[in-house]
Amino acid sequence: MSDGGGRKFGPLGTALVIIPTFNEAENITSIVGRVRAAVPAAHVLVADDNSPDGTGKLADELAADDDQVHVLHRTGKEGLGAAYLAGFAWGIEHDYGVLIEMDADGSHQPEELPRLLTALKGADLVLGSRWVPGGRVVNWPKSREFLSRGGSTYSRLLLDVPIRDVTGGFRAFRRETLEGLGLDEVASQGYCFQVDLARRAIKAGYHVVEVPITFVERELGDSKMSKDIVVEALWRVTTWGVGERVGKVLGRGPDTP
Ligand SMILES: Nc1nc2c(ncn2[C@@H]2O[C@H](COP(=O)(O)OP(=O)(O)OP(=O)(O)O)[C@@H](O)[C@H]2O)c(=O)[nH]1
Ligand SMILES: [Mg+2]
Repeated sequence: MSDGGGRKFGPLGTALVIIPTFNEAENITSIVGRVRAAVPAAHVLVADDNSPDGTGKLADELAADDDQVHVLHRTGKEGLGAAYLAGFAWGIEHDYGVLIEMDADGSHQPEELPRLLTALKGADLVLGSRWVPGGRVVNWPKSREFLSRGGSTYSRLLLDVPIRDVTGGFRAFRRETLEGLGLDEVASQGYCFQVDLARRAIKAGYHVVEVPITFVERELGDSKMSKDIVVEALWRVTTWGVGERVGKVLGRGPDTP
């Protein structure tokens, strides 16, 4: 990871807050309203996977009343990672300078967006972090905290990335950073998608900064967290970590130039 020392960072362009949704009808109106109030200059893109509960239709109504709100309708549930990749592509195509990831369920508080954006003035990527001093979680069962902290620690050690909250999904990217991550090759989903992007940013030498956030457990709607998501993350992170170690050992072999 670069320390950013001495580097000059360009001005931030207009921000696009990308909110992936699957069955978030109870949350979408309030979360979009909170984003618009917290960062009035930013635009919002709801990336909905044809939610059966009508989230996409509610988002269309919000967009009809507000030309800073946009909706990307996708054909069916393809996972968080695919929704973000489509949202990033849409944002880059429409010339936004900053692309932000945020959940719809209120776990990520829009009121903290200005702090993320301030930090991005001196960074390539800002991660909202539960596990740095000042960061915290509210109303989370101990089992979820254990899983999240454990997942971050495992990823940090195995992948050698100096990040405390590597699975978090409240992030602000400069557009140029996203363009440098090789998104075409990203196949991971769920928590693993977040680990993958963070790992790519560190390996590419970008200046990545963690900003403490208060993460609030969802109050309304159902979780899309599943055992499959955890198993995928464990499997991929282990494969990446072992692959890198084997590569390093082979790279240092006597016959290799
Ligand atoms: N477009 C799209 N959005 C999704 C999909 N899966 C989850 N999401 C959204 O991604 C965000 C995070 O999902 P959550 O269900 O909150 O996952 P979580 O935060 O790990 O779990 P809980 O907060 O405990 O429910 C929410 O805004 C979801 O609606 C998906 O397949 N497609
Ligand atoms: Mg959530």
